[in-house]
Amino acid sequence: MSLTERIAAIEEALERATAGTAEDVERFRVAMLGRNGAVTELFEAFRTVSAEEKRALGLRMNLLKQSAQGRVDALRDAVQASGSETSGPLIDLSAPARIDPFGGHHPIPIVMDRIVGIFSRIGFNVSHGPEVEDDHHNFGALNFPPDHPARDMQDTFFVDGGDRALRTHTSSVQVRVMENSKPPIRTISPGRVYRNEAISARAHCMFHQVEGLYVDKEVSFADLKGTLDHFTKSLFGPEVTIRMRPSYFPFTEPSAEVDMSCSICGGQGCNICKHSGWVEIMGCGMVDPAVLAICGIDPELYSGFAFGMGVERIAQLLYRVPDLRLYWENDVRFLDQFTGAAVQR
Ligand code: 2NL
Repeated sequence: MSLTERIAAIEEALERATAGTAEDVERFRVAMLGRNGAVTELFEAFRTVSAEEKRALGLRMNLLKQSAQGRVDALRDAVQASGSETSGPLIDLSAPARIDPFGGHHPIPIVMDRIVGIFSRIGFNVSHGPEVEDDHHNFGALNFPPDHPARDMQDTFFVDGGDRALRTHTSSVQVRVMENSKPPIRTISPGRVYRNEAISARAHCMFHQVEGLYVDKEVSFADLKGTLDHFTKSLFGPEVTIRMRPSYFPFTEPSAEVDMSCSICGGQGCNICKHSGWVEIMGCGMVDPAVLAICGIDPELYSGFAFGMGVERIAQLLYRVPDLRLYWENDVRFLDQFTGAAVQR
């Protein structure tokens, strides 16, 4: 075979070369550029040819060597690029997707926001106020006599050497609303409240309240009952009914406790309602005229109703929570059960 024929044969071999694996590439490199490779041997033969032939073929020889090296590099790149998919995969594309766990809302804000939402939709605005209160807003304006037991160290957390206290109810927020605005007033006050109590299955020193207040001309006890009946049916279902029992609060007259027909047993009697068919859900009453007067509202012109409920208690009835301590233990087995429960507004 002449030198020209050998060059043409190698050019054709370079053209046809393929490689599936790194070993194929290496075998091809040795066959071309190795010590006994076709290109190397061609250069051995080239040394012995005449000066004219060297001049004629020198450039083509050099180009051939370059393209042999280029071909080896290109095959190696191709094998490496496909290698991650065909052999020794770094990621398992068939593995199920890893989904981050969904966060959830705590049952107390879920229920608090539902309560607030029901009143918002019938025209109540939402009011907030400080958790550290003075005596006037927490007790005085609400008609608590100076010797009332709630004012005792035993029941209330005092701060600032006794000048202020952690609010014991969110009525203090509504006192501020009455002092700062004119009727008609329709406001709902959700928030944390504090009582100096030993922690048990039924009580905690911190809990949540939603209180409501409606002040206008000719607001009646019938308005109060209709509003609370609408609220209770909205939250627990249209089949529940309410009843009112006479009670006493310093800030309302008359006052009542509100019972709901037991939503667990439908009023038939069960453990939750202690076989009475009724469960207590809140307290309410007509705002005492003395309270209106202290807050700058003329009790001769205006009347009002008010109510207050404990959110932990409402959530306990909605979700059948057996022990109030579960709310603050942050046990994920408890909290996970509320995953996906949307907060409604
Ligand atoms: C309960 C009872 C109640 C009120 C709260 C109120 C607020 C103002 C004036 C008069 Cl500014 N009353 N709020 C009235 C009656 C009952 O709460 O058992 N709460 C958990």
